[in-house]
Parts: sequence; C-alpha cells; structure tokens
Amino acid sequence: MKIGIVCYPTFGGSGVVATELGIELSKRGHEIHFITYNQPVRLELLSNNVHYHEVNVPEYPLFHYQPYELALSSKLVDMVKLHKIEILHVHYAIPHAYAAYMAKKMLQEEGIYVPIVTTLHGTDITLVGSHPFYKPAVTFSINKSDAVTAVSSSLKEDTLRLFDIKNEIHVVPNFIDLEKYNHNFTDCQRGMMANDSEKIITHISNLRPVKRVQDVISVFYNIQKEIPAKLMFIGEGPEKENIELQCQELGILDKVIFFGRSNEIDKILCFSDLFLLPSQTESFGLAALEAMASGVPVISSNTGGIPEVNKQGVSGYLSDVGDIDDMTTNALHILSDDTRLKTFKENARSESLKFDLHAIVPQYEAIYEDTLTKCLVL
Ligand code: GMT
Repeated sequence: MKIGIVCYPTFGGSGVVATELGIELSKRGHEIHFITYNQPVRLELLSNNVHYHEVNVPEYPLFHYQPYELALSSKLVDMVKLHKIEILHVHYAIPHAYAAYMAKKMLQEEGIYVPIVTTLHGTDITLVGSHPFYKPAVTFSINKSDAVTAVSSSLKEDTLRLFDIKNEIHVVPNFIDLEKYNHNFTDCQRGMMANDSEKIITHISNLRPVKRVQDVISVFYNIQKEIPAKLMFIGEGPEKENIELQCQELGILDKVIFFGRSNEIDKILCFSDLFLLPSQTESFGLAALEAMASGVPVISSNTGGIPEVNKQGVSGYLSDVGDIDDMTTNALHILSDDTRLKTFKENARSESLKFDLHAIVPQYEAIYEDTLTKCLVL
C-alpha cells in the first residue's frame, strides 16, 4: 500500500507512535510518505520505502496566524496526486483530521478518492479538542473520517462521552519495538550515573502541567530520605524552571540529573530501577510502556489509559492522582528489597510484551485494507 502519514514531528507521544508505525510498515513492504512541517525526530533513516515531504507555511504580514491547515491540505493534495498515495493516516485530530478532510474533498473534485484513517492520541480529545473553540471542528473531523482509532479503551470512552460521535472507534493500543529495549542489565554503564548503593529513579515527559512533575520531585524527595537514590529527568517543557527551583528549595539538586530532550531514552532507561508517571491524565502512557520494555517498574497515577498498561502489583503500582504518600510507600516497597525489585523488573518486561509491535501493527494494516475495500464498494 502507499500510505501517507501526517503527525507532529516532535518528541510528543503521538509523533513517536506515528513515526515508529511508518518505519515498521515500510519494513513490511508498504511505501510510506510522512507529510509534516519538520522531519520527525525518530525518523533517522529515509529509504526507498520511506519518504518525507515538508509542509512549508510562507510568512505573510497580513496573517496574524499563519494558516498551517491550509498549507497542509494543499500539500496532501499534491503528494496524493504525485505519489499515488492510496490512504492517509492522520495522527492527532487537531488540525490533521480537519486538513485531511479538506484534502479529500479537493481530490474528489478531480475524481481521486483517498480515504482517511484518524488516530486519536489523548490531548487532542481530553485537553485541547473538547475546548468549545475547537469542539465542533473536532467532532466533524472525527465523524467524517473513514476509520477512527483510539490508543486505549479509556480514550475511546472519553471520546464518546465528550463528543457526539457517529463513527465506530477501534481501539488499537500503542506498541513498542521490543528489540530496541532488549538489554542485558549487566551491560549498562550504570556507574556513570550513580554509585552502587544508589537506586536510579527516572521520569520522561514534555514537562507540561498535565504531567504533574512537582509530584515526581515530591515522591523522589521522600524516597531519597529512606534509600540512597538519584533522579533522572528527561525532557524539556514549561515546568522545568519550577522543578529546578523546587529541587533547590528541597536541597536535592545534586541528586537530580536533568538530561533535556533525548533520542536515546532506551540507554537511560537501561540504568533505571523505577519510573515515575504521576500524570493528571494520560490516554495511554507510552513513556511507561517504554520503561516497562526496559524492565523498569512503574509508579503511576491510576488515571485514563494507564491501568491498561501498568498492572497493579505486577509491573508496578497505581495511586490516585496527587497521592504522594501512597506513591512513596509503593516506591519504597519495590526498592527496599532487591529480590522484590528483580521480580518487578521481570514482570514489567513481560507485561510490555503484550504491546509488541509485531502484534499491533497488523491491526492497523487490517484497518487500512478494510477501509480501502469499503471505499471501493461505495
Ligand atoms: O503526553 C503528551 O503530552 C504528548 C501527547 C501527544 O499527543 O503527543 O501524548 C498523548 O499520546 C501518547 C501516544 O498515543 C500517549 O501515550 C499519551 O498518554 C498521550 N498524553 C496524554 O493523554 C496526556
């Protein structure tokens, strides 16, 4: 199949999933065209099956806001015609599903039919999309898609609750390339990060308020009072200065390593003993799955789709949002006994196997085939 993929090219989860999906589909013989405003960060290798087409938005002083949707839909029209793309898979409803619908309509005028598969990722529904400013356009775009998928059952329920949806929503969970996370723990150069007696705690996110990064610091502060420990903070975002200040006030700056953005999280996770994800809301929690695939147990909140990934008492523990004490107790329970920690690490890795990309990517292929068949009949 010739598949056009539209996504955000940044470090956000939806862009990562879309990029990894495109790469895997290309390995399975499909021709993939990424259409976005920058080369996706995890798209290191372009090949004869993987192409990247940049969307440019010319600056014009009359425009207070530069019209990205317009430029994207025009680019989609051009790329579908030039490369004979058969199906468009858009990740994140805003504005991708909307722009794809416009492209589809323009192409129809020329007798070209290209169906649209929209994947909902979370914040496009729970935080941004349901805002009254966007809601009618998001509802319209979802209902006009030829197929809709959501990354968890929880996100599907949220979508049906928040929007008036007529379309069926298929749940296709996020996935992981387990090969990438297949470490032998003894090979990791753990000594570079901490001394032998210290446990390594990790958090990875875009440091937005929804991630509740202050809770990460509070839980870590409590842990390190009981057990020698270091905290690895990976990511950039608006809360960074606040948490640096919080660490300074608590007197733990020397125990926290800020890595900034990283394309090598597998290497950092390889050092880790515990992953913290206390988010306010999370449609899936890809970062938790990446940690689990590295054999890192997860202490998380019990919100959104996280319980579909992190299993209570098996791969880690889940607490109510903001319950720092419970998260601390659970973290100490895992970290205070090396045999128990080893069991949780093994469980985390084996729970992650459920999300092996070899099992999940064919679900997208089946949806593409089904959608193309239905559209041929119409
Ligand atoms: O987590 C973020 O803030 C980024 C956001 C995105 O859309 O890129 O992530 C969302 O999509 C990920 C991939 O499907 C999910 O794993 C995240 O849980 C989801 N984030 C939220 O729902 C807050």
